Amino acid sequence: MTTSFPPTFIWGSATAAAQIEGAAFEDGKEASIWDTFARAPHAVLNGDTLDTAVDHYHRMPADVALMKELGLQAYRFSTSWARIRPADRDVNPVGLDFYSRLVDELLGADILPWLTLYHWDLPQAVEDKGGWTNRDTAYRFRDYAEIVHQALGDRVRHWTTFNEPFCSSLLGYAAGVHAPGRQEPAAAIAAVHHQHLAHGLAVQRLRELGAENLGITLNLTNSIPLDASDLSDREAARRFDGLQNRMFLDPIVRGEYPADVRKDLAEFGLDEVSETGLVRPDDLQIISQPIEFLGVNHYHDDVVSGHPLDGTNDPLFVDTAGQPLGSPFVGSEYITFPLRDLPRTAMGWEVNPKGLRTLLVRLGEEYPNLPPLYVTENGAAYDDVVSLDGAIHDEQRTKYVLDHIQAVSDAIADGADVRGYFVWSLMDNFEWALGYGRRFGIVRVDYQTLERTPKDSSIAYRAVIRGARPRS
Ligand code: IFM
Repeated sequence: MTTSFPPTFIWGSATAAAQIEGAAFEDGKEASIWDTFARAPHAVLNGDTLDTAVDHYHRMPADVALMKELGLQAYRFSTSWARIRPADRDVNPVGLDFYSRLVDELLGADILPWLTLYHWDLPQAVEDKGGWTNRDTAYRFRDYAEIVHQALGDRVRHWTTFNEPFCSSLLGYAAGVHAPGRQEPAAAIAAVHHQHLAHGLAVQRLRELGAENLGITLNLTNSIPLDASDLSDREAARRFDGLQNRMFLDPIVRGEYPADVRKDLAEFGLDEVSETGLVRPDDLQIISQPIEFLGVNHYHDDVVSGHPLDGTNDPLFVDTAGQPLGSPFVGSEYITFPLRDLPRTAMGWEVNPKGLRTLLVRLGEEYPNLPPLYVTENGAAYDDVVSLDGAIHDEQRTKYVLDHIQAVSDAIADGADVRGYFVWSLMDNFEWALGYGRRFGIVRVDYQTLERTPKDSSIAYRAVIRGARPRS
């Protein structure tokens, strides 16, 4: 590799509370929407639940020791709203204490805590009051952000409001493939707007409380028309780009919803600003509060077509019994994703590191007011094999990670302001609707014994971190 990174570049790894903690009903924690969803028939592969996950809640000090061994400079984790304020009532001091101990353990290991407030696990009690379709949830989120800051703000410097709001709105409320499993397009658009509002309200409040490094993480992609000379492929790519990228970027960075998306979604009220409608007069100003960084999660590009694949128009998502689910692409059901002739991961996602370089450079060009970027997730699922010597020689994942790090370096050389990279994920974990059926970790977890074994990719990643100049 011929990479070059600024001296302050941050190297880390990421996880999320629901995917690793377990202890789903312990020490005062109550159900999140994912605890409920995992119990719904055919929602999650093999009926897997988050009850134990990889037991990080009980193994946290050893997991932090492992991070230190791997040379991580930063650890991106999320706090669980349902652990901190179960049922949206009183604060649960035991839940808060877990994160306080985690932060202390990280700082003791010289690892920067990067905290995300929302990685999809809404308290079920809040969903029961309408969840993200209810405007009030944005204000409840602001209160929760304040509670977390009061407990950890003396030690945590990097605060991310949301992780991939695309997923927690459109996948959860329109496709129904994620919790809360609703298939209601209007609810999904309301969820988009209310999550944006929650982001803005939390940024305002955290700033008042003294937080200085605030951001949000979006899952962004390059939307490439299959045939650029074909009108329906171009139109499908425009709509997909609008719904996946611009509907999230533009309100936050530019303070407006994109005109074409507003037009496409006019029936859901995104085009009107009124005292009683979805978008209220001050909302966009609140949503576009200045932030210090934008987290970019990127795994693959998307080639998009407006034509059915092979003469069929199969649903994008089915449940584990094969029954069709809704489409996340509200008002755009005809979008399809043809396959290019590229290698694929166990998720079926194409491997094309150049896409990451293109995306990072393009973002800076298309959004002149963009804050500095951090790649807050990038990584790959493969079907790992444990060798006779007990090691996991995960060559494909190693190559994926190294090639994408090269792409980040190339993007920086092209002018992109990228300040850090977090591999997804520290260890194998609960991959949402796919349960424990996909492994993204650079550390293997044996789901019988819960034993952790660093894979070859983690050793290669440690070498990259050591080879880069130490942060100042
Ligand atoms: O596991 C997820 C993570 O929670 C959010 N970003 C994508 C990852 C892989 O699917």
